[in-house]
Amino acid sequence: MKFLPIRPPSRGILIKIFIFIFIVTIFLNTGWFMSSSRIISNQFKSFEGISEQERAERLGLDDGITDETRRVMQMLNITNAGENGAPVVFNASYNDNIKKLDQMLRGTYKYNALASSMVSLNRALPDNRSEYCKTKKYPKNLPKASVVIPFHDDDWMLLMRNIHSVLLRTPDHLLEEILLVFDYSNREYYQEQLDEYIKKYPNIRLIRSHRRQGIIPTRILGGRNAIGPVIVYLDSHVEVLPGWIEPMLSRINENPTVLAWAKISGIDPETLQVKLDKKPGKIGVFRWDMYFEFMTIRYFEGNKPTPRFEPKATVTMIGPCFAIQKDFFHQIGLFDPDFDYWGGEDVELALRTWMCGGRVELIPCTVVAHMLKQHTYTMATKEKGGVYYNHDRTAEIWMDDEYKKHYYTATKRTKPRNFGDIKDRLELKKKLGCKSFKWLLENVYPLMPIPTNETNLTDFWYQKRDEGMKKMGNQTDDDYE
Ligand SMILES: [Mn+2]
Repeated sequence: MKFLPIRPPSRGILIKIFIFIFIVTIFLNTGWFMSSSRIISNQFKSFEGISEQERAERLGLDDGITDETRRVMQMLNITNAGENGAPVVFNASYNDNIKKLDQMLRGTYKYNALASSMVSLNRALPDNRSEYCKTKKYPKNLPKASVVIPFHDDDWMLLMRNIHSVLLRTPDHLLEEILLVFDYSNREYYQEQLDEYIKKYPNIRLIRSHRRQGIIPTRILGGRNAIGPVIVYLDSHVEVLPGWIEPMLSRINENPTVLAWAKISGIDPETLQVKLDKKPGKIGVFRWDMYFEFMTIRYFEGNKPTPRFEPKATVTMIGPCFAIQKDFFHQIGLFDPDFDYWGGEDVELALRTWMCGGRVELIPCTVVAHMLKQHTYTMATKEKGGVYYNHDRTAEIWMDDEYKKHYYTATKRTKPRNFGDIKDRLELKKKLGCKSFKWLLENVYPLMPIPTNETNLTDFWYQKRDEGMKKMGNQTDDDYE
């Protein structure tokens, strides 16, 4: 056997050894300096490959169930309530005392808040993603997100389950912060109890509004204060599912003018059951009266189908979860600051995004479960009147005259219309060089039926849609491959 001559290592190898030592040093140091209060921001290196349960332990996330609730659960013989998204059902030993508590909570919250109190804040949800979404590789270095969560009157457990789901299912290197925006509420637990709770987590911030403002002003407040390069808006009553954030961030990384909209699945307000399917979801459009409608991808794409789980162009979206690059969002004017409390903001933002140089896309691999609740909050101020005011503004600002008349036909009202001052928004539209509504219809929403002399434009819209679907042989998204 011949000895190989010993040569000094090449420069390449030296550089590799140096980088290796450097990384090891950094790794040891972050561990070394890790104190309990900094625990979250130092966990990301081990995020992959550990279970959610282990992650919950590392982050010090308790299940949040109170002793009182545990006693009720024992009486009802309920264990692991809602785990894996299963429904919570009260059984026969449901007696008068529990009934009283149940009814009291329903009266306050208008959903089954007793069931909500029983479901662990760290409950597991099934990873029901399609193979395509599960195996798709995303770049490691994606822009960080500020997850903005406006909240008002939801019960403590519902909001906390949302926050825990984000902490459990978002790699730390992608989470700049969770920004809670308090839209004033009298609930006692949202005072000191909340302040105390978030102290443990340096990447949760809280902004408080000292009067009730509604979802739109609250989202604007969050948008102005977010730190991260991408803003992800969540409703307060959602839970995010495994792998939720990478597909949205990756799409925005490819194209910073994309407003990325999640596929929304349901949390049952009666049982807290999370209902999932393996379909890519539906895209969103709007009718002449400005209301949002879902539409099958199949019908929308016609004879130009795109791969099933790839991002899909969509005309509009709804608000439980969407992501947008912060600079682009600020550039196109956040939300309309004169909009009233609630309603029509998502359609307006989507139209503006398309017309002013961006795109709106459904991201089928991002799934968020959302509780569709009864409306219990005040949704409007007396002066403005809520959704109608907001719709009127949208039409006045973004529709050309030849189309505005259809909006007015579709929304005949006895009350005089009031849409406030639109000067600033028209100036913004001009400054940004936004395209016309006609352009939008021709290029983004060619399926919008144009009325001739119809009077009920909502019926007209449905009729044309059904005719169109029929022409396609009534294929649904179930057939869609
Ligand atoms: Mn909602």
